[in-house]
Parts: sequence; C-alpha cells; structure tokens
Amino acid sequence: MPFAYDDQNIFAKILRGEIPNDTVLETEHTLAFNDIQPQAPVHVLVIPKGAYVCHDDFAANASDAELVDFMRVSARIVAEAGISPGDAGEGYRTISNAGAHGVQEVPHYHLHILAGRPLGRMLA
Ligand code: DGP
Repeated sequence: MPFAYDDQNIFAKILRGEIPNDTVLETEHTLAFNDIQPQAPVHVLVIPKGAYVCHDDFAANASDAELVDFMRVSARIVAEAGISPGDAGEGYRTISNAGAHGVQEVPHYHLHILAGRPLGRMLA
C-alpha cells in the first residue's frame, strides 16, 4: 500500500515557507534546520524536499539524486559541526523515528543529528 502523505504537516509548511525555520544548509533536494526543541547542543533535522513520510518511504521511493543529496547533506552537517570521529570529533547520533511505535511526531521523513554531549546508550 502506498504511503499517504499529509501535506499539512509542519515540515511541509516549513518547505512551503509558511512557517519560519533556522536553516543550517539547503540544496536542490534537501533542507537541514535546527530542531525547535533541541535535545543536545547540536540538534539538526535533515529533511528531503520531496513528500516522503518516513525512512522506508524515502529509501524505497526517492530518486537516486534525492537519496545521494540527502546523504551528502547529512555528511556536510557533521563535517561543518566538527563532530565526525573521522576528524577527531567527539561523535554524534543519527535517529529517524517512524510511525506509532517509533514515536514519530511529524509525518515527513527526517533524520535527527544529535551531538555536543555524551548521549548515553539508547536503543529504545
Ligand atoms: P519526531 O517526529 O518524533 O522524530 O520529532 C519531530 C521533531 O521535530 C522534534 O524533535 C521537534 C521538531 N519540531 C516540531 N515542530 C517543529 C518546528 O516547527 N520547527 C522545528 N525547527 N522543529 C520542529
């Protein structure tokens, strides 16, 4: 069954410019902005500009160009924040919540990038 995308979700409104955001990086297919309720000193949300509900919708249905752009933007966020272990940074965590059990609040696919403090062990 195809995913049903609700174009009234808050990130769709951000993408349409109907509500403001604190943009970190924007490309042709991707927008990254600071989370309004940061859970760590670095808390950036990376979203595709296309209408995808969650990770598997995006991963299965986005074009190669959208997928590559999204991943490269996520890498640039990490690099520019200086948090990559490859650059001797302190590291970070990426999270993507999906659906009810994943406790996804906003039904537009997004990747959380969290860093800047020890994040603790968290698998659930
Ligand atoms: P979740 O869907 O549970 O993965 O989390 C959604 C995140 O989106 C949550 O950390 C708070 C953030 N958020 C919700 N509304 C807004 C908003 O209007 N602006 C920004 N920048 N972030 C928002």
